[in-house]
Amino acid sequence: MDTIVIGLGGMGSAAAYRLAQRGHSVLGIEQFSPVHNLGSSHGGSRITRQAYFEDPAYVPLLLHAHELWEGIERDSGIDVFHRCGGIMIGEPDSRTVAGSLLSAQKWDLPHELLDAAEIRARFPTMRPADGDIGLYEAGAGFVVPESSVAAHLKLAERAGAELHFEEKVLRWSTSSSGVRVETSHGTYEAAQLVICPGAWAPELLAELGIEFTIERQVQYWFAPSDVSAFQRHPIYIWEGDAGRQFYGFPAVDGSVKVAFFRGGQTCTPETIDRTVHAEEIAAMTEFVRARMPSLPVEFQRAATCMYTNTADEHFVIARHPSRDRVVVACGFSGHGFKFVPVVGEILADLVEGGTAHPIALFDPARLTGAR
Ligand code: PYC
Repeated sequence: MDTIVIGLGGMGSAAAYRLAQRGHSVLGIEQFSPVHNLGSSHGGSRITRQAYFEDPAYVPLLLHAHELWEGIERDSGIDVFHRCGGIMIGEPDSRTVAGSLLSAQKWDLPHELLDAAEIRARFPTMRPADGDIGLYEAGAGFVVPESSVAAHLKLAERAGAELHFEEKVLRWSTSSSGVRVETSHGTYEAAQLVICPGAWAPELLAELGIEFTIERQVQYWFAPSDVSAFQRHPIYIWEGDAGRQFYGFPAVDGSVKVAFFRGGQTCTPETIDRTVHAEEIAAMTEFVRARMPSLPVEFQRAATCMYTNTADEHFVIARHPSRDRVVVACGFSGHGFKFVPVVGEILADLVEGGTAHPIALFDPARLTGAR
């Protein structure tokens, strides 16, 4: 076997596909079923955007990811990317607006700036405060995480990857001649290992010495009073008091999803409370009603998922600093899914010796004091 990929969620499924497509023999190992809802790759929608407030260094990766989704959809026959436009709302000097504008200007990305009255006129569902502005990107939208995983798994298998599900990795090790992975079902050897552990990073990548914080997140779905107003609707991230960000999507099958970006309880995959409590639903209903009065008419459902946060909320994508047969991708900090196809490409590049993609920001040394 050339390469074992641990974890077949968003990132691992993409890595398994790219490696197999390039002719590597690949074994992918996933502890749960295909397209499960116990990690960070479910919930029906993930925002994608290019005027990236987190850092302009992400923009070239996003430009490429948007191109790659097209090929994934075409080759798998599965729709993943829905382009509906996107608006980043907040005060002009908020991180959400100022950071997005910085990226848009630096990379010359098409965008419009709207004041509060223009936002209300164009998107009557939203009631921004008078001092808020919005940066609108027509190319933004959302990807469906379950469809992305299904598409990449289908393509990986078609390209010859062997995929094992319901098989838990117990430990991995390296030697001068290769890697060994012990699972609940057996022991496997390969030349190289790619680890995409999601929220299991503290367990599988303790040796990195990075402090990951696993965060419980809740996603809520409401039926609006006028569903047609939410059918042609942009995705949005809306920054309010104390920098708190709230985000949402257009209606899908009559349901509108909203959530807070961060601020969840710290947990582990074992201790996460998967029940969404009545007081959480009441708090979100009240919060949304103040900003989008026609939305929280009927609560429909809620679901939990996990973020794996690094201290600076930037990703970790690199060859393992002390295990040169191992490549890691983790710490996506709640904003990674939109990068899935390009991360798959980067991981395949790293296995092959190096990548031309700009990934200096994701060097683990920044988090361990090794730099
Ligand atoms: O990845 O853009 C994102 C995002 C926004 C809120 C949660 N995730």
